[in-house]
Amino acid sequence: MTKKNLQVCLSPALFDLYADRKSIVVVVDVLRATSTMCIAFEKGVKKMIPVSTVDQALEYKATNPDYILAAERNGAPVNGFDFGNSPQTYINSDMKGKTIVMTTTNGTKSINIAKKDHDVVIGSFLNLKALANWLIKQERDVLVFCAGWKDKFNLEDTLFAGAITELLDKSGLYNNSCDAAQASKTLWEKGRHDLFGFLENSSHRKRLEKLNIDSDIHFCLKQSKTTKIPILINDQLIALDED
Ligand code: 3SL
Repeated sequence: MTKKNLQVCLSPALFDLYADRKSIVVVVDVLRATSTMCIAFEKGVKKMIPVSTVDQALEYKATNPDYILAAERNGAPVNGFDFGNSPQTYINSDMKGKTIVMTTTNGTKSINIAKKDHDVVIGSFLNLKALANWLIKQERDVLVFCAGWKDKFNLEDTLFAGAITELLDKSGLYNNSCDAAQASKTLWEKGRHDLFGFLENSSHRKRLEKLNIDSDIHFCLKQSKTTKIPILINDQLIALDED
């Protein structure tokens, strides 16, 4: 079989350089948006609607009063919203069958960039293995899209890109001629045994620690805790289950 392309885009600012209108795009924002999405579906959420702005989220609520609103800006929950972006709040709430409209600083913005021309799925360490298995079965080109922080590179999304590159490489299905994928894998090999320690001086670990939410960091670095794969269909995320 002809090999498939595997690419990694390390920042939203670079997305146009990688967009090919045929790859499945894996949007990743390890801390914390895409981890939160994976765990929300694990807890029984039915749909998530990722929007770019707070106003768009409020518009959804105006016409759908039973929707739950989740919003984060610069790490903090937005006033007046039901939830922020902490995965652990979803663990402790009854979300079965609910629809959540979510807006975050980088994660939902990246989803909305990618969706214009690509099929989009959501990746995080929490669904790493299930996602890799599912991608291999699709036999399509893959673009791992790191949400970063306000268009800047970040370490945690790059570590995830390296982890999934390693799993996809092992399948033998992909050619790995993308320098960003190779660099991500090298970082992953260096940091994999102590991800939290590896992120010690990273900007977002510091940002979240200042907000006293470092327990979320530990949570988001756990691997393969769910088989849910959020996939975007008609602007809404639903979850596939990869057994
Ligand atoms: O930028 C985002 O999408 C968020 O995940 C950032 S935070 O972890 O909620 O601060």
